[in-house]
Amino acid sequence: MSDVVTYNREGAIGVITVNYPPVNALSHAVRTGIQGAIQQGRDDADAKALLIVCDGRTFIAGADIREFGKPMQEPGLPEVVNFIEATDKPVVAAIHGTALGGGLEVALGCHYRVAVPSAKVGLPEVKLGLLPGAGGTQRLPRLTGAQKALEMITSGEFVAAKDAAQLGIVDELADNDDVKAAGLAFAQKVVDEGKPVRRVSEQNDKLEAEKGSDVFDKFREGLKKKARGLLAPFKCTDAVEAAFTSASFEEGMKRERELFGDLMDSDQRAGLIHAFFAEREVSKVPGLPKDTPVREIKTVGVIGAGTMGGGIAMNFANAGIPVTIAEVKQEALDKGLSIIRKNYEATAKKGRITPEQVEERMSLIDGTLTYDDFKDKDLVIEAVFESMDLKKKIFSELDEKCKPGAILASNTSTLDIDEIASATKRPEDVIGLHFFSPANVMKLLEIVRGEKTSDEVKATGMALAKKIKKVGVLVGNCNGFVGNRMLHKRGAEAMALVDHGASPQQVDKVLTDFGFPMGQFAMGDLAGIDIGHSIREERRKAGEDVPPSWMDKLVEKGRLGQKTMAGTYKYEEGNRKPIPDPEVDQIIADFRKEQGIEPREISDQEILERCMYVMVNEGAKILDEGIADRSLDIDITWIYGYGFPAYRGGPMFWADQIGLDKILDAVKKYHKEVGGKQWEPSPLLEKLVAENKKFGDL
Ligand code: 3H9
Repeated sequence: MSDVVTYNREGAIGVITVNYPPVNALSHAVRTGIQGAIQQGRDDADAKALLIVCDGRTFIAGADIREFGKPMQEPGLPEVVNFIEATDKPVVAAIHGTALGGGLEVALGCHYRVAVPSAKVGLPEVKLGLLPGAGGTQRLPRLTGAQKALEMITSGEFVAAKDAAQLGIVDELADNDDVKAAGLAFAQKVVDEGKPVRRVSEQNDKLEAEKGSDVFDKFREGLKKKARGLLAPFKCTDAVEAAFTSASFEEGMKRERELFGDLMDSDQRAGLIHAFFAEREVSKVPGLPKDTPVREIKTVGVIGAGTMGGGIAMNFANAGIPVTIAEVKQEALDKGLSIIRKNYEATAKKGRITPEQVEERMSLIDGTLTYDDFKDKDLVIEAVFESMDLKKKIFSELDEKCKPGAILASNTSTLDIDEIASATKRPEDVIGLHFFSPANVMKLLEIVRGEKTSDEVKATGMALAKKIKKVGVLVGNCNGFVGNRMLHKRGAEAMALVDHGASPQQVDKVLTDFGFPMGQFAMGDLAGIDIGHSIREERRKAGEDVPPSWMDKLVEKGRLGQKTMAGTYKYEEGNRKPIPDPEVDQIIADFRKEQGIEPREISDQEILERCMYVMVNEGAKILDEGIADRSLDIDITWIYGYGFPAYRGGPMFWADQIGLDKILDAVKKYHKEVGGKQWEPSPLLEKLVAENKKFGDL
């Protein structure tokens, strides 16, 4: 008898129970256990029907991803599912929690499915760069038809039990969440009514009806834009199509297997699975014990009703936490609150929330012109513009007005958290909470620990991120922290490439071809290029050697980005599409002449190397200095804060794939050719190459 799968008979029903926490993933032990238990049920003359049900929080949530990349141990999942389906007694799956991937495939191998109302089903393999490889692409369309199967399999989205019942994926919806009782009752009904063994693989009517349809070509056309750069959605489509074009179920299964193998061997699968585990790992901070106490955040204050402050406030209202926004002038406060309302109304128009939810959330947000109203807040987040003097003034006032134990946070994207904390008598309660714009949308929350920030405050920051549905990454204090520090290096390199002959659109195209949703310059226009300009000016004033740039000329001409309808690109009213502008070409040409630069042809490869390797080199320095604890913290920061393509696993994982020796050689080459501190090889990078190791080995 297996430890993780048990067989018991209850009356006429042979009950197979899977118990493999946390999510009953189909490890080798579970696969073997299910097969053994089915065999026992087949042999048990008193069992008239069999029931598969799971203990714990969920039905089987898929194959055991941790086994991927290791040698496969028999039996494979497709064989187990076929073994279940071939059983000559009716087999019922009782679903609660989430029946996902291989879990849903097991359920589809059963002859009947019953689900509790709160259950969800889905085939999310595509999100891991895979396709359902245990018959999902062949069985699901036999129940739902092509279109719905394609939508579910290529998006990986979950379907609620009620909808699954309507689609024919689930045969019966229970009326309460007692899954075992629902399963037993349904299985008994199967026995009492003499329901037959009903195999999905033998149901061909939906396939026949849609043979020769153009649904697949149309679907692929749509995917070209939606799934740009991704392999898996296209292979998923091929696999579903095979259900309709193959001469038999077995032939379709063979095709599914081949396509699954292609994806299993791909770098995209490796990148996405790294991202999946990294996202879960970031919440486990080294040196911060799991049982660190956290403070309860029941009410929040936000300073600044601008784009950032408003977006931040929305996160709390969305999570049901009341929030008060402070502004200096009533007019600015009213404007900020009305923008928040407009944002909610736009979301409601798209059908993502109800009009009642708009009112509910707005009722959780109020405004004030004085910090006196912050005296009872558990957390106050300052989101004013980047001026150290102003921030220190605000923090010193907060220190006076806020209750003991309140957390004082800054949304600064670059400034020194310790210096901000020095304006208070409670530096242990001060932390950076760096949201990314638009703050109500972007999933990353960079949580910046100051030198004196207490563990309790750090742990509260991490817990808070989860509560407001962000991915929190705890990082150290330095200029730009993890994300912007690397971004600034890429930005400087991109500008220098244009100085010497590339066009902004060539640089941007290399980055979007790599998989970023936007290039460096289009992103700059979105954020406003006056920000970079004032940072450069500040640094020049401070005596740093910051070379002149053609971008300074753009700002001097009032081209600040999208907000002035012109920046590095120009824009048309009501459209955010960047349009190359001959006026900018002229500004760049004049700048080169002024600087005595003879422009040269710059290859896409050089652009890619200089934009990406400079980030990897900086990332290595960030690791070396302990600003990021692990390379996966950097990966997640870039995936969730800057749209780094998840299928490449993040910059450090990508670097490991490219080969650190190759990157170090290029870093040394550019150090010689281009010069600058940014190209000084990171000692950590050199050490790893010398030891033939990767970032992932640290
Ligand atoms: C597949 O099925 C391929 C087949 O078609 C073909 C095969 C031939 N394996 O997310 P959580 C861990 S591909 C191993 O924090 P939640 C997770 O790492 C698979 N481990 O909880 C975490 O561990 P830890 C298709 C897994 O409640 C813990 O469980 N299935 C797996 O927020 C809790 O996870 C999927 O893609 C797994 N499959 O969400 C489903 N899943 O505690 C992927 C989770 O050590 N999983 N873990 O950090 C999910 O979407 C979510 O985990 C789920 C629960 C919704 C289930």
